[in-house]
Amino acid sequence: MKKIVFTLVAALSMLFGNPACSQSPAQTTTINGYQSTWWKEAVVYQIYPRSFKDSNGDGVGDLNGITEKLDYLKKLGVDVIWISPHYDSPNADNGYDIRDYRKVMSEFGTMADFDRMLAAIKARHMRLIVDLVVNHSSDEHHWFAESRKSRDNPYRDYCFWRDGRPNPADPAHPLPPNNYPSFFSGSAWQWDETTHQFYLHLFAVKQPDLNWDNPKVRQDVFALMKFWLDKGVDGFRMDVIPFISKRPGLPDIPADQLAHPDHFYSGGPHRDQYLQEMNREVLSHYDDMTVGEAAGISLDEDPQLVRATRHELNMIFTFDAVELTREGFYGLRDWKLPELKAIYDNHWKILTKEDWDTVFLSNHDNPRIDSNFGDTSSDENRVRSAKLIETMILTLRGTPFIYEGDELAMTNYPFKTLDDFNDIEVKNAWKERVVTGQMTPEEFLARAARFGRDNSRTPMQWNNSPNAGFTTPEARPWLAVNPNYTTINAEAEEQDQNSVLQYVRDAIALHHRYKALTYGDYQDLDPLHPQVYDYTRTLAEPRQNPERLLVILNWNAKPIAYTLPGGMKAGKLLLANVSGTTEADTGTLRLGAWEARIYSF
Ligand code: ISL
Ligand code: CA
Repeated sequence: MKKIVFTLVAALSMLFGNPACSQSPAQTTTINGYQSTWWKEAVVYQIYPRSFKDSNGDGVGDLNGITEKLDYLKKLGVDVIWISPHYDSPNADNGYDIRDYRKVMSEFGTMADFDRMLAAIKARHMRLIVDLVVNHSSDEHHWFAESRKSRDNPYRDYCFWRDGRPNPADPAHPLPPNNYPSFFSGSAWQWDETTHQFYLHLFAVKQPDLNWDNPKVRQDVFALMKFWLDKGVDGFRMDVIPFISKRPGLPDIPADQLAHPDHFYSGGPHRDQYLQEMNREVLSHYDDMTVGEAAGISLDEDPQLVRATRHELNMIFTFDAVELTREGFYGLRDWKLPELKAIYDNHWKILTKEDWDTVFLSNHDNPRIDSNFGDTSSDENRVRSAKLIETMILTLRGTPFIYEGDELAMTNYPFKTLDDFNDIEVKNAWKERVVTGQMTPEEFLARAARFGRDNSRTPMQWNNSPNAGFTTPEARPWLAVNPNYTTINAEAEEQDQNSVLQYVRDAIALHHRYKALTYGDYQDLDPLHPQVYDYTRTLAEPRQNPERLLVILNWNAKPIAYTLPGGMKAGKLLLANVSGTTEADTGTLRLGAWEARIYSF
């Protein structure tokens, strides 16, 4: 019976030219030279659980809150949900410091709540990936607690312990073993009185790095991965995964690389070997997806991380695009549109049919997408530019990632004082820069308000009731709600036919309707044009019904009459972010402020 059904499906798919008839790996087909898989076709939505929805009025988002909102996500059209860490944690870095990898953070609920959430996600035919944070743990994890006890503790080698260097000026206080800086200010080494040695923490003092050169560490990590996969999660987003292999002997970082240590930290000699081992022992046994946060990695140098034949990761996040707007410490960079195009053109050039990419311009570590890349100078421009950016994210080659609130065009928070912030990155940087007199408080606050990570962590704006429907009106949210919730919120956008929310739904539906947006070829039509980004996504197969899509983005508030290169004509209009647009079948387009259109030609 099974065989007959399968043959029937195969025959039908030949007839109707839909080769992607199945999602399981055993029955994959090839489209335009790409092996088709569910995670290539998926739209991913990132949830920061602390800020998504509070179900019990304690001011902290939780798993039951996520479960309450699954119909909202289903209606949006997303396929995969990625949740930032949900594990037991003392929250020095909001869960990126894990105390127990097999326990749910008490503020977020219980394991029963997790199981209910996962079942509800699956019941809606969506999938869940969880955050795997295993470059480091919390200092309250029992591995580190043991490791710190004595130099001969069996867990000593789970972390990096080193003697200090002699300090002639103050012999009682040795200097750190090397010059590694921490991403959260100061040295990456912390002196520990118990055993009179330093331990390594590339992030906060409470985030000791795990020693992946110790096979026991790798086995323990693989076991906890299996624990979650066996529960039914569909894969992992892997936090700073290239940092797991350290340079032998932990040598100093060359002086000229100190300003960007991530590049140095990501280049350890065993990185690929450990990932391949992880793949062999764990990932290859499941139908899962993996996306590595590839801090310090550029595709030019390291395309092998995502090369299917190497069996490491499915996809990585590289930071070339999302960091285009900044330089130095939270500093604004005067970026130009051709630079952004060049990044995506370059990805297209480098990656082969064996590789896969991600497309994203936001997450929980970056400013709000529209405040960072769009135009929030007026409400009209905010709405248009947000729609334009989402159009781009959903039509470039790679799996698109949408961060919670992007679909509403939520914006940066009007931070005024240090007390408005919660993030350890900001708090530590203040000590390092302002307390020492390097930077004025005003300068610091202006920079942190523009780029601080808390911008994206303010609560989701569900409606216009006090606290935006994130929590009860009486509760005190863990981070203040953006005051613009009275107009920017999901309920209001649900009522408004021209809202960003409705548009993103349409754009996601279009992404699913046209396989060319997943597997099609990409061509940038006008790489050097300073204002318009236009490109095609084309799929020659199935031959009787080829898909040829044209995306045109006026990345500016200035209207423009734009003539398509090479005598090309825009064909049939499929989607436009300005209502009333009818222009079609023409070679010259009159594009309004931040206008985005998708044609089939
Ligand atoms: O190296 C960087 C950029 O190239 C850093 O921005 C780095 O990628 C980033 O700080 C790492 O972020 C991740 O790990 C941190 C955590 O605070 C972040 O929230 C997480 O996304 C430590 O776990
Ligand atoms: Ca709660």
